[in-house]
Amino acid sequence: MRVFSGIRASGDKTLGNYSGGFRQYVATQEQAFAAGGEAFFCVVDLHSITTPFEPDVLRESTLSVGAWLFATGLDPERSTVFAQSHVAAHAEGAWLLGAVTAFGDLRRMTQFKEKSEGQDFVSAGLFNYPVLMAADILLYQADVVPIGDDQRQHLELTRNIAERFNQRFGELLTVPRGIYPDEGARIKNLQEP
Ligand code: LTN
Repeated sequence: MRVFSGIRASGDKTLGNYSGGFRQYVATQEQAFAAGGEAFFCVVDLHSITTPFEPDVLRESTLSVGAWLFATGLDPERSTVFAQSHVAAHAEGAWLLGAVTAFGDLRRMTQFKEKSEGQDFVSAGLFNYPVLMAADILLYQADVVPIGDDQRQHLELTRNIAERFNQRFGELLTVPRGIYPDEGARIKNLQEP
């Protein structure tokens, strides 16, 4: 059993995050460990550059999210915790998978619509965001992806990309399954519920 999840470097450390995300990471870390599998948790700093950002702030928040992951129970003896930008294969994988991703599918992503609405600059990177996410997951042949409720559409797209790739090139990529938190899924930032 392989577990993979990506955690946004820009995300606030809210109760919603703790309840919905961080706690779920620890639970899946333990499941993977008990099953003799492996768990990977990646601070996705390359995703953070798709919307406006300050380099110094991003550098700092990437490390601070890593610290939060350890503080909330990820164990370096049991899980691999790393920064996405330290592994060049994520960006390379995104380019390759872009060739088996339908433009029409990306255009339907509701997160893209929400995040691009009303902005005067919308990067092509924001549009391609789900392809990078697919690369994150598929590179590790993850079976299981603990993830927020808001990411269902992106995970479905990842599964479609893996299936299209496998049809074209043979059964090479593991088609992953999402694991969604129950009550934490809908606890938002309490400062701004
Ligand atoms: N899009 C996700 C973060 C993310 C992710 C991933 C989650 C990037 N790559 C791979 C799981 C697996 C988000 O906004 N929370």
